[in-house]
Amino acid sequence: MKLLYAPGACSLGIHLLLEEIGKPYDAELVNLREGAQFKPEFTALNPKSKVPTLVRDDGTVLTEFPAIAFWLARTNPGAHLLPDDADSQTRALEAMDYVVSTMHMRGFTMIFRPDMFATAPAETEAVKARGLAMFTRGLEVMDAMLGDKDYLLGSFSVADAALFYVEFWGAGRLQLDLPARCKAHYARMLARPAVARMMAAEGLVG
Ligand SMILES: N[C@@H](CCC(=O)N[C@@H](CS)C(=O)NCC(=O)O)C(=O)O
Repeated sequence: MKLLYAPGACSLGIHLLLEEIGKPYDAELVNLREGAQFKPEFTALNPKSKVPTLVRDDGTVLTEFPAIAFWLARTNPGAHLLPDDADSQTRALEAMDYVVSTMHMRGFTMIFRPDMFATAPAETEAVKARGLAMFTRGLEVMDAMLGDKDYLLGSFSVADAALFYVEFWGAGRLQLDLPARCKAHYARMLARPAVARMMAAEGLVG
């Protein structure tokens, strides 16, 4: 199995899940800044030009964070990355979809790629402000979902890997003061040995 990732990108959530699983895997750095995701070698694997991209042992490829996380959890039951009951599994998918499609693809992207949304340069600052509002609102929503629990579903699951990457962006790139329960969750995640291994491998500081 091989993970195609970029340091500090959303793929870090999948990277930490592979560390949690603890089986051997390869990790290949994709230099997004240099446009490696648009090169034929990459698009032959993933025509969407995105990380995370997971190449499985049979050569087939999985894309999209929630799908990769769900497959890793289902095929590695011993790692306990997803509770067994349908309700909890649905809640995990619900949380991952919100993190990826709203907080990341909408909020965060509007902040860092306003050109993808603004139709004129004069709109740029308004797009960034709207993105920041969406991202911070997302943190509040996740803070409420955490409630008094240590992890989103009670015990650690794939949903926490998704929340972790937006907490990492919020605390790091955006220099936000995370809401209290997210802040505690972020610290709890950083203390997990698998997360520490992923951070070291990607050269990141929490
Ligand atoms: N919906 C995708 C989003 C993946 C995504 O946007 N990845 C970013 C890095 S965080 C990327 O590869 N960007 C490269 C580009 O857009 O050129 C998922 O869930 O995996």
